[in-house]
Amino acid sequence: MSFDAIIRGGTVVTAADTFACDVGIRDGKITALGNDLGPATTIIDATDRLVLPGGIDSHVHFAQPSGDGIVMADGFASGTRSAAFGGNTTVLPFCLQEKGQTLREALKHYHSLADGECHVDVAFHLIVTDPTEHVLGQELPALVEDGYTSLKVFMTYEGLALSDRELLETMSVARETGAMLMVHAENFDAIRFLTDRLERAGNTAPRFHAASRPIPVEREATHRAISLSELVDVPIMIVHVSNREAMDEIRRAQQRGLRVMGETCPQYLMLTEKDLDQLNMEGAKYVCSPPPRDVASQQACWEGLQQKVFSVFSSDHCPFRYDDPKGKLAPKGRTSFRWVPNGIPGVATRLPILFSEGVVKGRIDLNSFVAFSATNHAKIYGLYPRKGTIAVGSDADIALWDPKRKVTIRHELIHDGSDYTPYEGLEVTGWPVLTMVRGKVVVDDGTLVGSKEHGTYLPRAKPPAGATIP
Ligand code: DUC
Ligand code: ZN
Ligand code: ZN
Repeated sequence: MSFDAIIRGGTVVTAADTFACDVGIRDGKITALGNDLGPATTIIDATDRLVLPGGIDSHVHFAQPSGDGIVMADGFASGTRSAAFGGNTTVLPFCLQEKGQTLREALKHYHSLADGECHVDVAFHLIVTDPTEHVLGQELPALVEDGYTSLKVFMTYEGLALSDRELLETMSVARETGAMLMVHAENFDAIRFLTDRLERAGNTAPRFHAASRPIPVEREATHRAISLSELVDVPIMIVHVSNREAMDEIRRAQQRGLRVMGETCPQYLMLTEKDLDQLNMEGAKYVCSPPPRDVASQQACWEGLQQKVFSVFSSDHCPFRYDDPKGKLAPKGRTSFRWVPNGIPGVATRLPILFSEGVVKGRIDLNSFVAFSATNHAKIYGLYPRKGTIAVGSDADIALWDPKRKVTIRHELIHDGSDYTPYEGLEVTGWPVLTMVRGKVVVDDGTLVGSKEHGTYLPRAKPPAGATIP
């Protein structure tokens, strides 16, 4: 047997095992695991390296409309490029249905933006904002069969929020079709009430963003989403969980046997609301929702990972430029936090942060790192075992990792379309030194060597019934 490439001399890590072994690759697939595999066109030396499944980031936003005059900093080319620099081989961005649009129209638009523009592989979640009879009765069931097997619903935001009745109707379709349902859980009316009150008192600086959506706003909506999903008997994923109270709602649901999963993100481990409290508009760099909380909440989110209340760790990469009137410094944003675009970049820093703060600091083990960063995403969103593991028959999607390399995070390492990183100056230990997508090297030691034609769209299976919590 001959190979296109052999990754030789490394330590392979999966969600289950860690072992010294070479990886043989042919036609974009892993075709052998073993030693003395024989000849190959290319030998990649992995001495002192970890050979990890490429990261899967199941929560990123590219090219999403974000309000009047606001432009997201990443389209598919720069977003997937940044993902590759961060050791990711698959990303799952959102396809946003705008009111009055059909899901098929929305998908056509996002496919046209992504086609030929992706450095890594891509699949779409559908954001349902207009759950008409046609959408729920006809489009969604057909699209799930076509491989669009996950949806996101919002409980807040003008133009996005669904009523409880609409949530229930959409959940019913998720149940009938077997699609995975992601929920953004914050109470819309509570946020509107608090925002109006803050503005009336003249509290309009970016730091008041956090005060406009405190923990009870998230806890209540998390509880309500879980209760509604219980009525319908459908699995759900509560995304971007920021604090103990919301995490405890998920834990309690799991203890009661409900199929409720949770996701947390780097910003909830690394940032606090103090980051929003800076001179002038600097705090706008950290405006995201839910907002970063406090040190106790960071600790709770670590516990959520350690105790496997959370099954995935995603970036929620939602990038806007800072020094830009189409971004964080939009003229309206200076008048109130209400208008500061919501979201922060993070697709390139997710894995180094979890590795350094999690594995190197002894909070989680290496196999859990792989589970949280790749394998569980693949399992939950219908890509496993093609993606998310190192096994014979899987795609050769690999992040070669130098576990000892010390790097100070600087924006120039990120290669996205934004002009800052919230983690500027953070020192991490461990860094992805090579990213391979389906057998092709995309980033080699800090140099982009892949092309934006290489990434492909991935139709997905339904998540396996009953096996909702990896
Ligand atoms: N929700 C997200 O998932 N991303 C960015 C902003 C938001 O509210
Ligand atoms: Zn959200
Ligand atoms: Zn998001």
